[in-house]
Amino acid sequence: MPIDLLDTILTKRGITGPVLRDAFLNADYVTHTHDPLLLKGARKAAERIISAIKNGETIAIFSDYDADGIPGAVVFTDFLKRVKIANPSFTFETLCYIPDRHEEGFGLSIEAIQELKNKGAQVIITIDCGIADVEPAEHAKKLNIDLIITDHHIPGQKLPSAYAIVNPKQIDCDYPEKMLCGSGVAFKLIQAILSIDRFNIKEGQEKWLLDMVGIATLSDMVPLTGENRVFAKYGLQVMRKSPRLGFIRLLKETKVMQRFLSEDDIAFMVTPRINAASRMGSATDAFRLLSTDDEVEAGMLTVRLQELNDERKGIVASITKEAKKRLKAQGRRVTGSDGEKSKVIVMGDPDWRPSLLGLVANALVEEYKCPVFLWGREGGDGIKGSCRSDGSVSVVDIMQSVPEATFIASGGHHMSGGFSVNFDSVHKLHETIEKAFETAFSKAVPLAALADAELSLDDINDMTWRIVEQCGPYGFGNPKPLFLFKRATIRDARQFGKIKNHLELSFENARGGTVKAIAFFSSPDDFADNFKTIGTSVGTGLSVNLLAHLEKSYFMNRPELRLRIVDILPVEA
Ligand SMILES: [Mn+2]
Repeated sequence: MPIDLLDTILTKRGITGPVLRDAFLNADYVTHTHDPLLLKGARKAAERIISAIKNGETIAIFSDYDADGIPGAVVFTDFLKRVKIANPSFTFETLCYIPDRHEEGFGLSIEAIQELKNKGAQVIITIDCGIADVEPAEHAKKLNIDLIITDHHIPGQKLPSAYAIVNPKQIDCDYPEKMLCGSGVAFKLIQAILSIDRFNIKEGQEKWLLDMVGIATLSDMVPLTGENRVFAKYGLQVMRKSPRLGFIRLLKETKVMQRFLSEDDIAFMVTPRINAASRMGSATDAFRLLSTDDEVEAGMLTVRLQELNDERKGIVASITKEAKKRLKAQGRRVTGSDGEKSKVIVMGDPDWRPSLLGLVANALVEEYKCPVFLWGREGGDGIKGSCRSDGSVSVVDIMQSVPEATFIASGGHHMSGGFSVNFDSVHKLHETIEKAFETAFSKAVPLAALADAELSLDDINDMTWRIVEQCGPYGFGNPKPLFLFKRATIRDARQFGKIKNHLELSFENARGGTVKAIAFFSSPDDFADNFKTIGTSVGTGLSVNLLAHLEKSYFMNRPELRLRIVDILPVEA
């Protein structure tokens, strides 16, 4: 092991010097979160909400329908519920409104404001949306509703004339953390309220809301650095103990062990099901699942979200099938069948839902072993797309190698990203990205060079795991450490899973122990050429260079350290 593995990982991430190191390693709720009143508009918004609470007004929460907005709505309605429990004489009412993704689209609308007015709303608080809604804000004003916008999207030229706007991305907002997600901003407003009036709520009680802020932070692709790191870390801690009936039920149903819950469980099990609600059915189902106090409702909604998620999987499968059909018609061959490396896949259809394309791209990358760019369109939104890399080139590098003004917006990291384009430039997109791919490919750094450290198989132990754990949670802005194991000798290889579509390799370390390495949806064919040949004659003692992440599996309640294969490379002569 490198003399100081922790130091190596931190340095690789640019975390140097005692202050940065301390903030990263000991990310702490008290020390490493900022004063909420530094957020522009927070004091004004907090004071208005406090008076609404005390005067018995009707407060409406209007949130976005995704896995940032929904937990944010839960955070705020939960908070108001707690205020009421702690102050039984208070008479304020709470409403919650989450628009329909397909019927109403993103953000506030005049109709929604009208409906909330009809139900008696005097204050509307938006979560994860609203910063672009100039006209609806005008309408709220006309109706004498005090609109408080909390958002994290980049403000446009013209701001809505709301009662208050809380958004760290406002140019004249001095708040130090600009990259909060929508739920994060909503939580900061709650902190602001509590810093002025605690409403008999015990010091620190609000930390119980961080399970929802954590889900949103992990789901919304915000960098897990700075204050977001605190929210993700504490969020996971609260999630592991969360008493929410629906959340507990959902975890049970998806076979995730709550007390060992990881950021991967959120990414693969929780976020897709929350998002399935608005994509395939109603966002309110997810909101109710996360906020219900009723055991029966928790059970019913879990089943509902499972069904919607299955439906979503069905649509992903049919788009994948359609894409493969088109690729076949273009004469594109699956890599591995002839050893020929494909270049880049660019494809789209106005009928494809952008929100599902990341999953389709994943499936295509698996099969074609090349970067994949897919676009689609949804509702009134423009053209949006997702991209995934096979690891050969960073999709961010590809997107940065296109002529300026190709994308309206683009972002992501090495392996995955997203973009939006004008309808006019979508026709040339294929050609443009192909050229960009050539440029990026010629400059691409081999994956092995990106490894955080070189380890030996003897280093797979609890000490190394503790270091890896210490640097988590991982995600956007803080990728999992990638380790290179040189000249690792394969003792055994097998396919596992119901339809034997996963690969498990066993390696032997110097002490005669076994180290397992797995890759889901893979076979020996998927990796470098010389490895492919062992496909049938496994256990031949082939020596390879292995690139992998270290992870802890709790399968069957047995904690086990194992490697997650990223790539298998030939040993250089
Ligand atoms: Mn958001």
